[in-house]
This record gives sequence, C-alpha cells and structure tokens, in this order.
Amino acid sequence: MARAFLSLGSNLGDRRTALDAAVAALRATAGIEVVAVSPYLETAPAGGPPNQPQFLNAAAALETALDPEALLDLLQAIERRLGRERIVRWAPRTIDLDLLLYGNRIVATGRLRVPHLRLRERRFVLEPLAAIAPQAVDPITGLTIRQLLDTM
Ligand code: A4P
Ligand code: MG
Repeated sequence: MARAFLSLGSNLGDRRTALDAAVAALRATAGIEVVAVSPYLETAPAGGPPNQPQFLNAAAALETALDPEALLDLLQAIERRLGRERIVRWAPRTIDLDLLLYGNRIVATGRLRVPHLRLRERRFVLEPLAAIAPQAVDPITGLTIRQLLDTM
C-alpha cells in the first residue's frame, strides 16, 4: 500500500456536488481507502481563458494498492463519468482530478508526471494539501508542503 495525494477542482455547474461525487467514487473503489479530505476552498482561476468562474479546490489523501498508472486511469475514468469534456486546455471543467504525490516516487512517463509538474507553483494546490498533509515531502526538492507554501 502507498500513500498518495490528489487535488480536486471544479469551476462549472454544482461544484460542491461534483467534488462530493468524486470523493464518493474514490471511496467506492476497491484498492483505495480515502484517509483524509481537506476543506473545499474557493479559489481564483489561474491561467485559462479570461473571465472563467471561480474554482472550488480540495485535496485528498489515499492509501492505495493501485500503482501510479492505474491510479491515473481511475482518476480519468471518474472525470469521464462525472461528465468532464476536454475541449480547451485549462478551460472551465466540472471536475479535474490530478495525482500530486505518490509516496516518495518520481514518475516521468509520456502520460504521467509525479510529483505533479505544477505542484510547487500553485497556491490552489498547496493550500488544501497543507490542510491535510503539511509534513508530506516533495521528493524533487526535499521540502515539505508547509515549506513550499511558506516560500511562495
Ligand atoms: N498528466 C501528467 N501527469 C499527471 C498527473 N500527475 N495527474 C497528464 C493527472 N494528470 C497528469 O490533464 C492533461 C494530461 O496531463 C492528462 O492527459 C494526463 O495524462 P487534463 O486533466 O486532461 O487537462 P487539464 O487539467 O486541462 O490540464 P492540466 O495540465 O492538468 O492543467 P492543470 O495543471 O491541472 O490546471 N485555477 C484554480 N484556481 N483552480 C484549479 O483547479 N486548474 C487548472 C488546470 C488551471 N487553473 C486553475 C485550476
Ligand atoms: Mg488535470
């Protein structure tokens, strides 16, 4: 079993229901135990088309038997099930699920980078994550989430 951390984001439709549904789908999956979910935070959109709506962001901690690639497959299946349409990069979305950290593993394949490439530069990712795992360590820099947030 490995400890993994996810980010969840929604800025389209009923955002709270979308985050709740994603957490419920994770809880219902064999091989996944959801051990913590952060408060849902209202955040200003970073990047993407102008004038897009505010996001609701959260982070979740999992214990999982799935390897990182299988976990990404699962996140993408949940995104599809919850009706996300990929049209424009960084455009408004009903649900975005990103894998932030997977133990202390570093993964760099064509479709998966762990730690998430933009983990260190995004307050909307670090803030919810710090609420549930301030001592989690980024294996690239060796810094904790709390330290990354404090040095932003
Ligand atoms: N991919 C590679 N590594 C990962 C990973 N660790 N986790 C690949 C998840 N996916 C990963 O992602 C594009 C591709 O990234 C996937 O096919 C996967 O193979 P996507 O979710 O399909 O597309 P996206 O989300 O539009 O692009 P991207 O690059 O994931 O965008 P971000 O970085 O997730 O940013 N502002 C606020 N306030 N709150 C937000 O949540 N989110 C974004 C999206 C922009 N601005 C935001 C927020
Ligand atoms: Mg994404």
